[in-house]
Parts: sequence; C-alpha cells; structure tokens
Amino acid sequence: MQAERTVKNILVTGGAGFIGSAFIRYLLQRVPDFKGKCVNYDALTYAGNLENLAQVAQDPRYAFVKGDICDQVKVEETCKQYAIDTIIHLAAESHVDRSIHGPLVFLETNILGTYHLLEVVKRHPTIHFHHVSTDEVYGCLGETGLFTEETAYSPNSPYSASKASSDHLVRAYGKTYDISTTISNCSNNYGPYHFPEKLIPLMILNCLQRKPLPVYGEGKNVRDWLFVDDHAAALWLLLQKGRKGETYNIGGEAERRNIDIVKTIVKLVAEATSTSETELTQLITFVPDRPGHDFRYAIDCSKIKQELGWHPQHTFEEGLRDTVKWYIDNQPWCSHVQSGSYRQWIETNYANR
Ligand code: NAD
Ligand code: TDX
Repeated sequence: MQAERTVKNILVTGGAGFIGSAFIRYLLQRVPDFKGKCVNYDALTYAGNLENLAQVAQDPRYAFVKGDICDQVKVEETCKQYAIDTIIHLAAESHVDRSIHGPLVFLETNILGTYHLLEVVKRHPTIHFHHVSTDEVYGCLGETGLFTEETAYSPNSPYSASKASSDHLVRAYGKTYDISTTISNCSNNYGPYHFPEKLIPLMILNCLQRKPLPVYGEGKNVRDWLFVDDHAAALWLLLQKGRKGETYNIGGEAERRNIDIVKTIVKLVAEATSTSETELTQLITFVPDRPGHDFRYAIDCSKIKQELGWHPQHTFEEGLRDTVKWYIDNQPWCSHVQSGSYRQWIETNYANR
C-alpha cells in the first residue's frame, strides 16, 4: 500500500472550465481539512468562465493565474511562487464536434500543452501530476462490454486521439523520468456550469427557449453519465491515494441512449415550467450524424471503488433533475454564456494580469 500523499499547494489547470471549477468548489467548500493554496491556472479560452468560481473567489486559499499551459516559463514560475506540490491537469480543448471542424488547437493544447507541463514536473520531481482524461480514448463499444483500465486504446475523433496522445506522454514521462504520475479516464460528466455546446445543457436551454433539440442520427448512441460532483470527489481521493503510475477509470454507472436523455429533459423542463410536454417534444429534431460517432461508451470502475472506496453518490435521475433546476434557477449565468458577455467580464477584471 502506498502511503497517503499530503496535498498542500495544488495547481489546477483548466480550473475555470466545467470540471475544473467543480473540483475547485468541491475542494474549497467540502474539504474542511484543506489548508493549502488552490491555484487555478487557466488561459480563459471560450470555455473558461470565472463566473463558475464566484462562490470561492474571495477564499484566501484560492488564487487565479491567467496563463497558457503551453507557456512553460509561466507554469514553472507559478509552481515556484506557490510552492506547488500537486498538479491536477484538466486544461484541454474538450468538445468532439469542434475537434472535427478544427483539430489543430486540440493537438496544440491537449498534446503539446501536456508535454510542457510534464517538462516542468521533470525539473521539479517533488510535484505529483494527475492527468484527467476520458473514456473516449478506448474507442467504441457495441451493445455489450465495458472499458477496463486494460482496454487497448482506439480513439476515433481528433479530440480522443489528442487525449490518447497526452495519456501516453504522461505514462512515458512517469516511466522514463520516474516522476510521480496518475491518470484517470472518466465518462461523460454533467451538472451545473456545463457549457451549453454539450448535449445536456444544450437541450435544457433549447427547451427553455423553445429552440430545436438537435439529435444526431437516430439518437441511439449510448453514453455513461457521471455527475460532476461525484467526479470531483473521485479526483480528490485519487490525488491523495492514487498509486504512482496507475490508471483509474471513473464512471457513473448510468448508461443512457441520447434520445432517452432528451425525452427525460423535455419531461423535466415541462414539469418545472408548467409547459405542455407535447409542445416541447415537437422540438426534437433528428439531424445528420456526427462523423465517426462512437456508438457506445460504458465503464468498469471497479478498480477505484475497490481500492479507494469511491462510489457515485447521485443517481442519474436525481442528478439530471437537479441539473435542470440549476439551469432554470441560474438564468443570469446562462444568459451571460449565451450572449458571450462573460468574456467582457473577464476582459474588464483580468485584462492586465
Ligand atoms: P472545458 O472545456 O469546460 O474546460 C476546459 C478549460 O481549460 C477552460 O477553462 C479553458 O479556458 C482551459 N484551457 C483550454 N486551453 C488552455 C490552455 N492552453 N492553457 C490553459 N487553460 C486552457 O472542459 P471540461 O469539460 O471541464 O473537461 C476538463 C477535462 O476533463 C479535459 O481534459 C477533458 O478532456 C476531460 N474530460 C471531460 C469530460 C466531460 O464530460 N466534460 C469527460 C471526460 C474527460
Ligand atoms: O447537439 C447534440 N446532439 C447530439 O445528439 C450534441 C452536442 C451531442 N449529441 C450527442 C453526441 C453524443 O453521442 O450526444 C452525445 C453526447 O455528446 P457531447 O455532449 O458532445 O459529449 P461527447 O461527445 O460524448 O464527449 C463528452 O464526454 C467525453 C465530452 O465533451 C468530452 O470532453 C469527454 O471526453
């Protein structure tokens, strides 16, 4: 058994994104023993939104540094300035559809960005490096079967190929330079503050605004869904107890077909807003399929459950209901994201940093 790691000062790359901000809120609001510094290192691309961190922005344990992970000098300076002992790496280009239209930035951020971080860790080998990756690296399942940590990599989109590359680099740096690394591969996250280019928030907002609900192909593709706070809890456990050099799968044990999710969202929005379900159902629009669309993802997460005692705490039904409610209750966040005005807020507050 490896001794538990003490996490004092942590650098979160991509902390202004969906999962990164959930992790930071979890750490600062739900882990009272955490007394160190939590540094959010983020370039604030279109997906980065500091409004996601409004609840913790004044916490003295929190700091924000606007920076690109490809800027090795800035990453290293930040690590020195805050005496960082742990990096959790979430910064990435994360949307599959965007990777189909413009792969280059995915290669730059996801592959080269990870390389630059690893070079910094190589020079500071006391830093532990946890890499957050995706189940999409394993490719595509048929009607049955589950991805395990031993499943061969077989990525099918430019996004998943870039994530697979970054996973290989992390593994290779761990082996070659004996630095302390761990990797997690998780399934589709959902929950509050999710950018509305992704299926669940897009469908909720389009329902609320009576816009078409675009379902790719016949909507029969299956994903496993993990509530983002359950993921944050798993990541915090992994930072402390994940074994050096190991990979852990994280899943929500909630496989659903896309069309069934969309129909459930329609029902939940209709209930919450006293609207006719029939009217909202008519918004469902089948559109041409995503090229190379993986049919099914499903995860065997018994390793993290057995080794670390982690279990997802939210059923999909509860998590989705809470998520729909969150979007209804947080219209200012939604309208800032949809109008793009969250970018102006960032420019005003951080232009000179
Ligand atoms: P996101 O797109 O919401 O956020 C990404 C964040 O990274 C943003 O804040 C963005 O500003 C930042 N960023 C992008 N390029 C950067 C750069 N060059 N330098 C510094 N910061 C940069 O992504 P997410 O959904 O929160 O995903 C986080 C991580 O988890 C990613 O690595 C993704 O591959 C992985 N992942 C996500 C899911 C999911 O369902 N969302 C599932 C599995 C794995
Ligand atoms: O408008 C849509 N209509 C639709 O049918 C969108 C945006 C998606 N879909 C389908 C495609 C997928 O089968 O819904 C499913 C989910 O799509 P996304 O939300 O785009 O997620 P996915 O492509 O599965 O990838 C997500 O999970 C794994 C994250 O974006 C990745 O970052 C993560 O690695």
